[in-house]
Amino acid sequence: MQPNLLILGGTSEATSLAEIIAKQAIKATLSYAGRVERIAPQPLPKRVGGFGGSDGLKTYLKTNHITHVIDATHPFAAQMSEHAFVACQALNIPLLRLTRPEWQKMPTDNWQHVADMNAAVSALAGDARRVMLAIGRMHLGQFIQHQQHFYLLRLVDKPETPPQFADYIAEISRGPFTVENDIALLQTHNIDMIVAKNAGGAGAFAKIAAARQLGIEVIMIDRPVLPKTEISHEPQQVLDWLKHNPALP
Ligand code: 3Y8
Ligand code: NAP
Repeated sequence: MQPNLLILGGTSEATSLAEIIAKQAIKATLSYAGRVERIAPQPLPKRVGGFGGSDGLKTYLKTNHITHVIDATHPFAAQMSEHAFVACQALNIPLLRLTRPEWQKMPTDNWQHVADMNAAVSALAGDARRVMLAIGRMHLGQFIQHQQHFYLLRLVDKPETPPQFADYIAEISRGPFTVENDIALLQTHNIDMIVAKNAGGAGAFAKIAAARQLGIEVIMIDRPVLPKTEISHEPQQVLDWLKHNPALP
């Protein structure tokens, strides 16, 4: 039976994999939640929107005769990864998580590791700082309680309603970002603290490299724990994985 892949996307690795799969003319669909207005152009057919929980995903997998699932979602997309694990286990469909290693603190880095978003909020309880919140849009509301800071917000889309911060600037920009631009951004706004997820990969790393060069403090949010499944860090390795996991008749 010919493979028919579902790739859960939304990351640079998913984009790299899509190019590899398209070149091999393997049947595949690239899936997005539909979180932002514009999705990067892709060489594979796309589907956009939730599946309706793990049951909805199971129905999708069966209806579309999916033979393999590659979970190439962001390391913080924990719910999607959980649903993929549950659905693939129930249907005995091979699942591979394509992810990227965590960023590692260098001796000269000024990082404070925190366990999750709530702990990052608590870390901002002190005196007024100039903070870059480089965590996107979905969790901004949790920081509203700390009005003492100036905030530099980096968002993919222009917010529909103004964020409820007393003193902020919104930078509307989607990655991947460059170190040069992030250094300029941090210096322009005289930023002295960055809140970031330990996303790994290159697409969001620019601010971390910029903070390293400028000696800026980073509140680094550790990744959520994801279900144990086979993992690869290299899009190219997915082809070998497919060979070792042939599509069942
Ligand atoms: C919808 C559409 C590619 C994918 C590119 C990567 C890199 C650029 C860096 C900062 C950090 C952040 C955010 C970020 C990056 C890549 C990747 C990555 C971080 C797009 C995309 C979708 C999303 C969703 C969006 C979240 C938000 C997070 C912004 C596409 C552009 C902060 C994560 O407004 C919203 O609702 C935004 C939601 C989830 C986190 C949040 O809580 O707000 N990503 N980002 C995907 C979907 O609908 O399924 O893929 O084209 C994709 C990318 N964003 O092909 O090159 O691989 O990580 N995305 C973080 O790391 O903290 C920005 O500003 O420094
Ligand atoms: P999440 O919290 O793990 O998932 C919430 C719900 O969104 C899921 O249960 C599912 O809805 C839907 N969903 C998530 N990813 C999907 C996908 N690729 N295709 C179809 N439905 C999807 O996810 P998230 O953190 O909001 O991330 C959403 C998307 O943004 C993902 O594609 C992720 O790769 C991308 N992204 C996220 C981050 C981040 O910081 N979280 C960063 C960069 C990119 P149903 O339950 O209805 O199926």
